Amino acid sequence: MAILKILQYPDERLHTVAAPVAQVTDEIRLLVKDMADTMYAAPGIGLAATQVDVHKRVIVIDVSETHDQLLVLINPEIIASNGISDYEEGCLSVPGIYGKVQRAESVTVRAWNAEGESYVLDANGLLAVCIQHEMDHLAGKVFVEYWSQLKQSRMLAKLKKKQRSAIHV
Ligand code: QAP
Ligand code: CO
Repeated sequence: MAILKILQYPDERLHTVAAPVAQVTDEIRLLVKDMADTMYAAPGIGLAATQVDVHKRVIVIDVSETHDQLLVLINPEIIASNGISDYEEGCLSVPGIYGKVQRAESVTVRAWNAEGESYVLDANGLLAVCIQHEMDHLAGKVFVEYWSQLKQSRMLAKLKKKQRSAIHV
């Protein structure tokens, strides 16, 4: 079991665009396992490889209450989306900061699983929001970057204050 270090906003590396995975190798399977361990330990409901400074199109998600429904999305693509939702989101790279983002209410996504097999998933509610949030990470975008400049500068001040006080514990 390996817990990976999660990049903390505003780390510039969170703006890196991830590259497609050519083939699911042992290295990718180990990355998926370490990302799942890291997400469950946090605990969180979703983690993109970008957040652990690996710039490949790999996502792990588990929105179940029992934490036993791991979803692996390699090379995800949204092939359909419908409706509008504005869920309150959070992010392991922006701890303690929560806020709404407007996204599609439901999405159909095509991806590969950890065996490299292609599958199609229809998602709505929290799962649909989480897929869109994690796919944004792969494109180098963090949820707070949808907010107004004013809201972002207040959020940054709060984060800086938190990071300063964390040094003195
Ligand atoms: C993304 O986020 C997400 O601030 C996954 O102190 C979240 O797992 C998509 C977390 C909500 C849609 C809705 C955040 C843990 C976990 C924190 C997470 C914190 C500790 C966030
Ligand atoms: Co996030």
